Amino acid sequence: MTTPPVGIIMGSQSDWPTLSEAAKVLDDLGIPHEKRIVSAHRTPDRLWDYGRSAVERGLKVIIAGAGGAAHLPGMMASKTRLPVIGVPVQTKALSGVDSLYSIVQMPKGYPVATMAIGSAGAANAGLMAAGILALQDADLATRLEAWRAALSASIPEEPSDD
Ligand code: RP5
Repeated sequence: MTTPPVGIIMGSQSDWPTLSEAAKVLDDLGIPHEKRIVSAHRTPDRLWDYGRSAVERGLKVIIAGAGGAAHLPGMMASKTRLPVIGVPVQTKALSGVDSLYSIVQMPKGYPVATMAIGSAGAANAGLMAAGILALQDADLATRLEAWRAALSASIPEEPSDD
C-alpha cells in the first residue's frame, strides 16, 4: 500500500473528534493521509517505530495531537526530521492549557509547530500541512488558494440579526 504524504497521529481514540478536523481539511484539499493512535505513554514502542520509519515510508508531514501530559508531538519530533505539527487537545481538567504547555515549549533543536488548542488548531494543522506540501506541488497550491478565497468570500460584510 502506498504511504500518503500526511500522517495524523493521536494519543487516544478520545482525541479523534478533534483530530478529525485536520482530516476533513485534508479531504477537502484532496490530500491523502493516514490516521493512527500512537500514545507516548501507553504505546511507546509504536511511537518509536512510527518515528523511526516515517522518512523511509515516504511520509512528508506529521500532525500529532494529544491532551493533558501531551508528550506525543515532542517525542515524535525527537525521532524524525519530518515537520511535526502539534495540536493541543482541549481537556476537562485544565481546558487544554496543560496540552498547549506540554507541546509548545520545546528545547532548541527539536521544533514542533504548535497550533491553537482544540478543533480550530486541528483544522489549521491540516492547512499548515497543505501549505508545506504546496511548496512542491503547484496543483495543490492552486487548490489551497481557492480554499482560502472561498472562506474569505463566505464572510459577510455586515452582521446579521438572525
Ligand atoms: C492523552 O491522554 C491523550 O492524547 C488524550 O488526550 C488523553 C486522555 O486519553 P484517554 O484517557 O481519553 O484515553 O494521552
